[in-house]
Amino acid sequence: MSILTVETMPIEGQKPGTSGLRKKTRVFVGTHFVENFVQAILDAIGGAAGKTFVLGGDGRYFSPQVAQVILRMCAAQGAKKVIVGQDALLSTPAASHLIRLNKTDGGFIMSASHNPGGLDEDFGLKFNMPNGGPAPEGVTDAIFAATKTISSYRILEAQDIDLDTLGETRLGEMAVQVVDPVADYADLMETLFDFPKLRALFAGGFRMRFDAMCAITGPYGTEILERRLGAPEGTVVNGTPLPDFGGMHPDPNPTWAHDLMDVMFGDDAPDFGAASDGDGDRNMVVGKNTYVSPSDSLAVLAANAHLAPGYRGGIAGVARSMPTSAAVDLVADAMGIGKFETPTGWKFFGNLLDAGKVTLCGEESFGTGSDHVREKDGLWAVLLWLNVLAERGETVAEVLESHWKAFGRNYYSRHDYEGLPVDVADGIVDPLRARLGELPGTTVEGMEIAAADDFAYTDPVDGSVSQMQGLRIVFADGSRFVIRLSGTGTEGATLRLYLERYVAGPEDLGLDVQAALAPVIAAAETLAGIKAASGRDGPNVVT
Ligand code: G16
Repeated sequence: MSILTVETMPIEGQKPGTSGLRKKTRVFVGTHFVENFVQAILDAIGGAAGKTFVLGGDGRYFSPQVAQVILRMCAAQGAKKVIVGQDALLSTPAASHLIRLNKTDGGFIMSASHNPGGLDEDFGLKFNMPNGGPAPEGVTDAIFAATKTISSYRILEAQDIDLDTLGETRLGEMAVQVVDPVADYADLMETLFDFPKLRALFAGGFRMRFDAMCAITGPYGTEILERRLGAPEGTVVNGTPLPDFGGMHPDPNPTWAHDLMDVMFGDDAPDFGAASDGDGDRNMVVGKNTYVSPSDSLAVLAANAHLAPGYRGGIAGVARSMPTSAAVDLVADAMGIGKFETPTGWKFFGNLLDAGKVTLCGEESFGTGSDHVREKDGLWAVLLWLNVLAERGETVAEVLESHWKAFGRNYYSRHDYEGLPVDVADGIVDPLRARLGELPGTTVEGMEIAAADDFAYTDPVDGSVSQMQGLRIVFADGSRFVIRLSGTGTEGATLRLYLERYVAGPEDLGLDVQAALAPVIAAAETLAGIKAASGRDGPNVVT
């Protein structure tokens, strides 16, 4: 087998976004596109020589081919070993766990997360660091810089290697170890949660529906919920990962997981419902006739984590992304633990977790996780909810109600305007940004503006600064809205409007969410003019 040095040229548009490089699959299949980006990663991390990596992904269309390219390039550049999930499958949290468990030098994750898969849909690739977490901005900037100067890449001339069979094989000088994608992750979950208690819960007739949306968590859900916890067969639906996710949009929110919502709000609904996304790091949890907003879910889990064995000693602190509601802050204040507000993107939690400043973190975008890995973790959140329900002996609705009674309720919603022309989206955000300085003290729709800024973050661990992370307008009564552009889309621009209003209670804890937020929605429209500028009647996704 010989090592080829292939001449290439920089390819436009290889700047990693909120979570790695995500593009239309047809862009990824272009000549040298994958190879250039992989070479840029290897260059940015100081080469592959002598290193061990993890490799896997959510199984979407084009993953098998990309896995072989990554293996050949790692082999050509002196890597010692790559640990690959069987059939190149690994959920994102499982990949994070394997990176940490095996003390590797990082890993490649092939996924565009919740975006649909297929030749005409989306593909993605990201690199995670030796701590198991997404590469921080310093590294993604270095990767992007390398994509702009690349002139060649090195790759082994070899046939595809078998990734179906468990065990160790060789590619040139490099070892390739094909592992069960589920086993180590499932073992980790057993150390965190009270599996005997959960087995007893299911044995007692507790009914659950877990919608894997034809994506990666199917095998994980089946192994953990049905095999290890004894939930009846059929608890996991859409449990076989498919390259195009069966045509589904594997994004666990009320819009895209509408089948689950219909069941949970229908007659004879199960006690608990949950869905996960393409790569298994997001989660949505639903009770009988009860939707749990991700921000509330984070707050409830922070307040109750001590009920699960893995967190019995308490939690050190919590972190949330800035657009996430402040519900978890109220829990942190009551518990006397640290709280942190970061920009959107799981990579910003890594330093806080590594430094032991926080144990739990989460985001409004259906992500929750803890220091057990360095990614958000969909099934972990589902299992923690199950553990809380089992310990408290309450329904999801009862848990939420008592939480709001104790802490008050942060009414919260996100309105997404997807697929806007980039100039239209900029035409909404830029003028508002320019006016931020003059807004405090003025009144809009009868509400006085107390503060307005473009969120900037200084990492408390390494001092790195991230600017322009979202426009936030805070009103005198504590309500607020935030506007930012998504960093994960692959077509046009997605504008996200985040809305929040706090009600201390005991009255008005059971309002309709959109009605409760109506004054904030009106103020946002008056200030930002989204409908007028976009020509849309309203958002196309509401969570
Ligand atoms: C990624 C990031 C999350 C972020 C989400 C949405 O999640 O890891 O931290 O909240 O995107 O980001 P944006 O608002 O920029 O689209 P995932 O599940 O897509 O990897």
